[in-house]
Amino acid sequence: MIDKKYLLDSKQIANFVADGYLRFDQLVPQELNEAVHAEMDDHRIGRGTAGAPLSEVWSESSPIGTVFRLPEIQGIIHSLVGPEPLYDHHAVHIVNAGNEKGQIWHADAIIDTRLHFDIQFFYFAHDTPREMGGTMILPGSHYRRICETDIARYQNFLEQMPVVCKAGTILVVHHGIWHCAQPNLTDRTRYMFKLRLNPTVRQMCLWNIDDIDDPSIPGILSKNHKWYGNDVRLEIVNRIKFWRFLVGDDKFDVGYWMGRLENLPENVLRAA
Ligand SMILES: O=C(O)CCC(=O)C(=O)O
Ligand SMILES: [Fe+2]
Repeated sequence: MIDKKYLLDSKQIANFVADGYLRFDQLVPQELNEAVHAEMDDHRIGRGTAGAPLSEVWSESSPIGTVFRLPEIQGIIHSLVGPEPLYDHHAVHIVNAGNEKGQIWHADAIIDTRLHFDIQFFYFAHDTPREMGGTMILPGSHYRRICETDIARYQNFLEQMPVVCKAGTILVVHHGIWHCAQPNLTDRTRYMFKLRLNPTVRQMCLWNIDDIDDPSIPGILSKNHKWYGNDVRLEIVNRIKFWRFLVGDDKFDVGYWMGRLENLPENVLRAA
């Protein structure tokens, strides 16, 4: 059983709902970062079987197995996809030294349009300054279920975020997030370790819900990332629907956003 102190809180989950990601800077200790870096250099990280329990994929003695057993990371996993998630796949994403081309904007494998969601960890085991790229992500893009590279014609978005970070930084993203690798203008190989996990339980109140009624939550859910212009209204509705799913409350609203849609003027008046 996981210690409650490692679980995410409701404000963090609300930020995940609004932004489609959570960021944890320098979460993994440096010794482990270096060990994983060496594993990636030597192509030593074994591939798991898709659909296997994550806990069975890497041994406790392997550096990458140790990273995903850290209590802080177990807490993130538990809070978003539950206690025994399945390994979907992983990838050691490489941008070679001196690669001046960025990747096209895309989302990974959007075939599941349910409210149920997978998470993807983006783990940066070494320092990633801007000249090395840092995966670019677009906060708030995860409800736009584009098919892979539908968005490839776009170059830059207002409020896009390059993950420029220190070693040991972890991002956990909703599987719908738009992202792309960036050029690497340094003389060193850039690695980003990605791991996708599937839930095995209904994703409802899996985090620490002590602050579930926190008054800041409606404001977090109403955030404006600007790149979608006036469509922020659509995004607020998307977030309310997702929050309802996550907390199991089909009456939750922010202001009157869902109330408008649930008003049923087709109800015929009965004679008094
Ligand atoms: O290398 C990166 O930063 C991202 C790579 C990626 O998203 C992909 O190849 O699907
Ligand atoms: Fe990708």
